[in-house]
Amino acid sequence: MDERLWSAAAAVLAGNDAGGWTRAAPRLYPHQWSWDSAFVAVGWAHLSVPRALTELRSLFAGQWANGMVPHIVFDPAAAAEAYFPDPARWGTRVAAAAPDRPTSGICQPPVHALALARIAAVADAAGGADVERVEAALAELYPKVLAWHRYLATERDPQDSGLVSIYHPWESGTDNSPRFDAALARVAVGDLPPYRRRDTGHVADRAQRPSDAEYDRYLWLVELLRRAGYDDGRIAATHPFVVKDVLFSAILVAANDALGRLAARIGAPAADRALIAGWRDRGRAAVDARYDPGLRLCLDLDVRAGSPVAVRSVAGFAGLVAGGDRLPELVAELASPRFLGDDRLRWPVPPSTSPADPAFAPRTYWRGPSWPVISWLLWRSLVAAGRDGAATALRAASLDQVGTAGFAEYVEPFTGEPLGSPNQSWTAAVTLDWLA
Ligand code: 2M8
Repeated sequence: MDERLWSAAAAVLAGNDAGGWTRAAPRLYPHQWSWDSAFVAVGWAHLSVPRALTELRSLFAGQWANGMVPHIVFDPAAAAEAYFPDPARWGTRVAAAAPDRPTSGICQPPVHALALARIAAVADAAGGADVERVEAALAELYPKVLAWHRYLATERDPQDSGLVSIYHPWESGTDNSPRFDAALARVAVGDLPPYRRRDTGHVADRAQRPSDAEYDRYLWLVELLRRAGYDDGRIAATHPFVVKDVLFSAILVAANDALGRLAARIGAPAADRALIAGWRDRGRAAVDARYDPGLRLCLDLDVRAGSPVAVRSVAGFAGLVAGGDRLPELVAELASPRFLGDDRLRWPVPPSTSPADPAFAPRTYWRGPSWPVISWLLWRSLVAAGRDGAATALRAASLDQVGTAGFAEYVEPFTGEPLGSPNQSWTAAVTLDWLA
């Protein structure tokens, strides 16, 4: 165990702890982000199981009446200019289902059940009072997570396809990935109220962040969602950006698998368990069906264009995350020169976009840099698939990376230069889990 790295990672979480919830990053992201907080809870579990459970409780306090867990639960005490778009710009008070607290009006991948299962495993291994705390938290959180998954399986999949529709690149969590270039290019920006970006002031070079043209479209999509009253029926019918996101859908499969085990643990009704298993199996088959034998990756579906999105990105490993039948092909592709086998890589960890993709940009956010949190997701999927050799190698390379680059938001894949925000909470959190 690397004690120095452990203490440094713990110090990052402590530094970003806002008291019951954790800032995603000290300055760039001063609020609670949905999928960040799930990863962060996994990290907290190794320091304090009660604190890990509090993280998830805080997030779910922002859950909407329709089950949606918003992608940001805002700190009401933060200055309005701390982050943009702010609560006023989201205007979620127009939505019937919005809670009585400031949140955004979109969601992010549902890592939460995975986090709960991991926290429960950590508590079980330690024994004692933490096990009772987990039982109490499960009684409270299980119905909320079930409502969240139900929202995704119904409102976000009116076609009953097993795949989740996203209405904004921010919902994918991989914002400016080239996966969204074509769908975003078709979005015609209308009478967009003026705005000022706050993100670019927090990075060394604004080229590490999405472009202004992308931001205009991001804000225009927010405007359209707000004008639609955040009503899923209206949005599904009229919104110009609708993508069946394979990685989001695959995370939901893994999360349903975890939720099914938690349901069994607490003795949830058989009907719940059958429902969850049904969502899992339908989602797994749907993700497998997105496998493209030419690219050897799973591809998103651009619903408005009616076509697959032929981009080589980490999202293509959705079938590995979902644990489906394409595992052998995807594990081989992950090791190929298009991903981990590219000998220019400083560490064999997955770049967000393959260097073999024409859109690859090694310093620009989700267009090339490697993200430790994504390495963790693939590592966990390899472990779940029984691919111990590949999992061990990915963990070792990832620990080398964070040991050298620190807890950066993302990393230049060839040089190892830390990019984006320093002291990013989820990077520290996954480091704790790797070390534990
Ligand atoms: C990034 O996204 C936010 C918008 O949600 C931003 O760029 O301002 C993404 O990396 C996202 O996946 C992450 O949850 C968020 C906070 O770390 O930052």
